[in-house]
Amino acid sequence: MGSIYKNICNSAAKGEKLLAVLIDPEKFPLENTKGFFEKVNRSKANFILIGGSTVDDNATDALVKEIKIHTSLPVILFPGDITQITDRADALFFLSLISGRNPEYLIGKHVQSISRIRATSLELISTGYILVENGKETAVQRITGTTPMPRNQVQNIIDTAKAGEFLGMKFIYLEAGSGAMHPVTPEIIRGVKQEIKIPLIVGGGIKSIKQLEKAYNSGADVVVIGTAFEEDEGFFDMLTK
Ligand code: 1GP
Repeated sequence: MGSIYKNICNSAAKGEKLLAVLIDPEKFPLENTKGFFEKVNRSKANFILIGGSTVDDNATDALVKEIKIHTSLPVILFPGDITQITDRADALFFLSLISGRNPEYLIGKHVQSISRIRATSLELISTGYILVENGKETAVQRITGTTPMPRNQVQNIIDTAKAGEFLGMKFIYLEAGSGAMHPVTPEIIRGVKQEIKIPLIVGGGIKSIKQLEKAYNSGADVVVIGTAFEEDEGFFDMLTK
């Protein structure tokens, strides 16, 4: 069992809430890394996620290399594509888009990625990725050609998460999509959390302390925030240790 997976499970078992900062290599200027990470390192952030839907080849590798100079926090790949796999990171969320019915994102890309993954020592963490409708179209929806699950179909979302757990996935990630209009609702988070025994990650559209607390109080073990930090690094000051 890998150490990042174990640490997240241990925190979740103790009810300790974790915060992940998501950085999209496409939107993040490399020269900002030092200043950005001075704030990250002072904040409650527990780990860094790196990923995006449309990232150029090698941009992820260059960014992780730079990030590793400025922080000791674990770096986990959250790849939108195979080209975003780099051995410089510590772990990789091996995502299967279980809310969708596009075989490429359920298993196809995974098969294609193996020769690349084999050449790394990344810790792989199998993650059931569930896209929930948020009020507007998101990049994940566009690129994967899948339909997000309607917010009012709570039982269907819960059943999807449970199916992911039964398939042996280590985490469930409830995703509203980057820059979502509405984050995943407390009702959905609560319902999924009550049903599964594995850690629950929630992200998409969380931009305030109130929304963050709401996600934690509803049962999220890990909350992922990207856009709010991208738009205003001052948000880190409200999240100091
Ligand atoms: C997207 O869940 C993440 O994959 C984070 O979303 O950018 O809206 O914080 P935001």
